[in-house]
Amino acid sequence: MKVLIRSLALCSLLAVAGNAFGADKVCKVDITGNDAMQFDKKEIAVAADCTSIEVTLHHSGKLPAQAMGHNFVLAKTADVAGIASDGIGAGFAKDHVKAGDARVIAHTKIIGGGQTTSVTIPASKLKAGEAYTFFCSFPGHSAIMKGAFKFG
Ligand SMILES: [Cu+2]
Repeated sequence: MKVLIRSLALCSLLAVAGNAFGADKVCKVDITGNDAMQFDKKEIAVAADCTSIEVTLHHSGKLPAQAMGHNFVLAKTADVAGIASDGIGAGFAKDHVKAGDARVIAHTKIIGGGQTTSVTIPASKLKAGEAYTFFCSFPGHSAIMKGAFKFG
């Protein structure tokens, strides 16, 4: 019990030290999808002292969004299959994300070749050490287009 209390105290101390001036630390992440249904990253690691994470998604291909669209969806790893499955039914106009899906931490719209989009994720929505996965919810893409998202 004593050890637990001590490590909790240390954690909060580190959290304060990590943002000693109360300043916002916006961390930027870039990721690119292509016409071969691939992301250029298998893993994204973000430091725990980021107050928000700005993810910019690029599509380096030429195919239109309806044929080879990509988005960036962030969720707990355990929720990915369910979100992807419900996303198929949600349809293209809804970016293949079910409206109001509370399991989705953040997502971008779907883009096609040559386009760019972004989303900002407040760090308050993330917990250090939790297993997160980023993926594309375009039907059929999440099996390949996914990777680990590490916070902390
Ligand atoms: Cu995709």
